[in-house]
Amino acid sequence: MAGAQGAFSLREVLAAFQTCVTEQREVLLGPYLCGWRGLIRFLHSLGAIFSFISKDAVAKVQIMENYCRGEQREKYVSLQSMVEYELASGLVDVQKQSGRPDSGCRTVLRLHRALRWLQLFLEGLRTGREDSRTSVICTDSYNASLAAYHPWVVRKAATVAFCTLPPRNAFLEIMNVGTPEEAVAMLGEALPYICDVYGITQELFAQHKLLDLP
Ligand code: 1PX
Repeated sequence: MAGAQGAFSLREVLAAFQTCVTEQREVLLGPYLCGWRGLIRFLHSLGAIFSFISKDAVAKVQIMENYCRGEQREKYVSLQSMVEYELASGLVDVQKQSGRPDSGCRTVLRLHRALRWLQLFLEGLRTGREDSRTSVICTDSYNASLAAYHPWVVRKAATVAFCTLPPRNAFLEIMNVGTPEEAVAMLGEALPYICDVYGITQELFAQHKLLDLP
């Protein structure tokens, strides 16, 4: 019942990323954003030191939810329809600051880069030894992905926050999936779906030269 009452459950996030990809290999924004909402809920439970991260993630998810509920909502059903619509309508800024609202493409790109961090982090947790440190897994995953896009001050604050993460087994337990062994098994099931979503998005954005949007 963890998902129903607002508590975090990795199962809920798994299901969301699992249902993202259609038979036509499109990524549906509804379940994609649901997955992020679940992750953010979990982040809240890790304490106030992570709030600068969750605030930014919430703001980005909110931007996307507004597009998904807005007048052009049928254009924001999938990442593919969003890219097509925003590019065709000249809504994507390829140079910094035009005063226009943040496009869906640049906003999803930020979440997409964070999804790479998540992929590395979960894989590190899954394959780590019982006594490995979550903070080290998290820092290594961050340095290999998102850190390249963040200024020094954000990297510093993130690294300080990571140091407060509980040890690996305690972390696996607060995921609310059962024992650490059960959590590891769940990670093994979840990761291919997250990798799939990441891979399709990466290819889509590369194809349209959207990987460096300011
Ligand atoms: C089962 C384990 C689940 C763990 C769940 C954790 C969810 C984490 C969600 C993180 C989402 C981060 C989105 C960051 C987007 C971003 O890169 N934004 C920057 C650029 O945005 P801009 O609009 O200015 O171009 C922005 O500058 C970001 C600021 C906040 C700091 C972001 C640090 C990201 C660290 C990610 C690691 C989260 C650690 C969670 C510990 C478990």
